[in-house]
Amino acid sequence: MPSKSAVRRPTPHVLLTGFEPFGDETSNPSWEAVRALDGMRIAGHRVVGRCLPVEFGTSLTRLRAAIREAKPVLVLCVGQAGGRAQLSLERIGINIDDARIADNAGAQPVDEPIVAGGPAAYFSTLPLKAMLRDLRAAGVPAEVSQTAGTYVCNHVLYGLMHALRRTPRVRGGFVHIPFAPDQAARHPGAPSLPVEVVVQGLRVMLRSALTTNTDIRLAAGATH
Ligand code: PCA
Repeated sequence: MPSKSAVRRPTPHVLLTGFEPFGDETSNPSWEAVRALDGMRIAGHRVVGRCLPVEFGTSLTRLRAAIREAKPVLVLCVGQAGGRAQLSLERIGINIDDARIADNAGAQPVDEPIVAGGPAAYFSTLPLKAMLRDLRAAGVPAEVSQTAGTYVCNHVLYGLMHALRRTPRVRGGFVHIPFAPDQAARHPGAPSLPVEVVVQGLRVMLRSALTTNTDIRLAAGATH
């Protein structure tokens, strides 16, 4: 009989990324939540957490380096969308940069393709509907979003899916999170979600994605 060590496989990785603060904010709960899960084990996988700069171009250079280094079976990028009320599972990344505010390096591209000559869009390859069902069952408010905007988060989602286009067994996607309560207190009337709930939601999403091969059928579209 082979010894235990002879059959032991290295633990597969999932790559989870958050972002630095940007705009007028001094924190970004996307990174706080990702940091809390860095090194954890979820559904037999080790979470590798990384923080990306809020910069067109450099964010993707860093993401691709992290993918080469961690060799993940799944990549989930997390960013903040202040004003949204729920975890927003992004369905699609589009091939355009149109920045309403400058990025953290001062760049403000307007109507520039992310990949010249690339496809108009890429869909997330995560099982979004199963993840949505599991989030709601766990008591975490969530929705499927039909646009990740045209700023650095959409840039990262499109660039991620472009980077993974020839390795379809590595699945990838993006989730936007609301303001944390302390941020919402500076934006009167804006909805918020505590970072602990975001952490719980990310755990649920990863477990769901890692244990679902074929997505379920569940209506989660929008009329506008
Ligand atoms: N949110 C921004 C970029 C970084 C982040 O956390 C966005 O939605 O594009």
